[in-house]
Amino acid sequence: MNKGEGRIISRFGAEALIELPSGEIVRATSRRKLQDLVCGDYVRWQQNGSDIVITKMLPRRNSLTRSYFRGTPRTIAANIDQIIIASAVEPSPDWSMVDQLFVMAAIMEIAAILLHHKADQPCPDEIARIYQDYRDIGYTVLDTSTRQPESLEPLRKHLKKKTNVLVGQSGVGKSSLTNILIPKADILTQTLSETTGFGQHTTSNARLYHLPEGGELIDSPGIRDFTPPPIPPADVQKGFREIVALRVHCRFHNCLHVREPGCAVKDAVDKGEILRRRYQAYLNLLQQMEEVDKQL
Ligand SMILES: Nc1nc2c(ncn2[C@@H]2O[C@H](COP(=O)(O)OP(=O)(O)OP(=O)(O)O)[C@@H](O)[C@H]2O)c(=O)[nH]1
Ligand SMILES: [Mg+2]
Ligand SMILES: [Zn+2]
Repeated sequence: MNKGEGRIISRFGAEALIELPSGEIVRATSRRKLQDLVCGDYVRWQQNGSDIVITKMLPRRNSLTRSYFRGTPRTIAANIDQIIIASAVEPSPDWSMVDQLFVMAAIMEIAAILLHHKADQPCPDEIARIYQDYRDIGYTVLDTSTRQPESLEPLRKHLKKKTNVLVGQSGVGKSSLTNILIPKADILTQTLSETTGFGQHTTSNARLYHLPEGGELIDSPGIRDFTPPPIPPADVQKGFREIVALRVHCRFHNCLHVREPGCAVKDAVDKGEILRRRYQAYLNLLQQMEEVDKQL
């Protein structure tokens, strides 16, 4: 960062916390047209009397956006290297969200790992099976628990020297994890209410923290349903590793693995070498993106 620049640490309304090149964190206001500044953005600012005013957003390397079609698009964070998909036995995992976040990472050409968090809790066989399915496909899945400090060591290694964004359903333990990984974070975490699954300390704003090992961790508010931004239909398959591995064997180089003859992907589904659940997730997302494509 150069003098007069900064990075957004947190954003609330017209105000933001920015980190200056010196490491100092200051409050700043932003010009009205800079509505979509998010955690991780680099900005230029000016001193205006005693105020610091953000005047410009510097170009983004990438951004993670959700709820693109339902309502206004919401960007979660910008300029990130890795998506940490947090999930747990409780609240019950939303596998479709997991699949879509893996797709987003592939489209953004960044890494992603899946956390089976709260690993201290008993894991029903059908859930353990699905975590193993992701490992078998080639994804990194880490068992973590805030109650078992040694379980966090592999995660620390994966986070090191990268800008990581922690995303997932509300109540999976993102802020609890952040509290342990960032000794000074000291954030309130929610208490899972037994009846509703929602507590009062649910995170409402994303916030970027520096990891003691180097790199950053962005804790983000829980997401209920994730809908990715428009993706060219032919690119949807990039988000499914098991399809990427077989597509070269399809008869047609532009095969979308739906109804085409000589399709190696469909053959693999029939033989049980590709999971039907994942193939269906691919078809659903493909169909969604084809509809978007027609509207654009
Ligand atoms: N058993 C167990 N409980 C955990 C663990 N980590 C977090 N929890 C509990 O899970 C609940 C939710 O934790 P939070 O950290 O607030 O969850 P969050 O993902 O930040 O939730 P939002 O901010 O709403 O998105 C709290 O009651 C935590 O004590 C863990 O490793 N094991
Ligand atoms: Mg939280
Ligand atoms: Zn095919």
